[in-house]
Amino acid sequence: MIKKFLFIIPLFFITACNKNVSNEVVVYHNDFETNDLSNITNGVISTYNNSSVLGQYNDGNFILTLNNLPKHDIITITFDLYIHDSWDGNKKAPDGPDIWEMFINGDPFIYTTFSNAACAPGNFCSPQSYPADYPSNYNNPRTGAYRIDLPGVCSWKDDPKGTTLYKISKTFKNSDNKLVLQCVDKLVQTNTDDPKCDESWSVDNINVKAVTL
Ligand SMILES: [Ca+2]
Ligand SMILES: [Ca+2]
Repeated sequence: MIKKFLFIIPLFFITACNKNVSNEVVVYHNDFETNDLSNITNGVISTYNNSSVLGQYNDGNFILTLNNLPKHDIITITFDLYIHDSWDGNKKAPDGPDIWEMFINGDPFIYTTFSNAACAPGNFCSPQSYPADYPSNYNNPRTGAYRIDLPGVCSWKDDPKGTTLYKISKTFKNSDNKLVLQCVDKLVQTNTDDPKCDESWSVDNINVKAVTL
């Protein structure tokens, strides 16, 4: 009985302290439904699956720049990443590698490949690097996905599993009053006249949270 009592008291104090010293502020949120592209360079909006999204991109990038952030110690960035149509993962030319990168304040946070290849039993299906970095990782297509039951956009428009959704989330120490998020692809598909129709990506629901400890 005494042991149990001692265990409960410290837990109570730890919880109470955390609540008193931390503060969270959402400094940016965009679901793109109002076509708001302020703070975004290379922004383009389209409709996908009845939602406005940032994209689609192929051999492209966007940059989100946030100035005058409130004082903070930690930043958390989250967003939805849609991988559309026939991405080939780690494959070599002419199909790949199909690389996607995320930089924060110029530093690489993600450098990976995605694959939407179909994996019939007994058949080779092109591996992807995600959730690890390219090149020395071989994971099954769609590893780490949040949803795999979304329609394609162009070359796989009629495929009910033509798009894969990943939930990207990064938390890191940061106290700068400026934040720059850049997402870039280096998609490769040299044997088609319309690479963007072959494979592309888009982003939705970008959320940036500043946390003070
Ligand atoms: Ca949206
Ligand atoms: Ca490709």
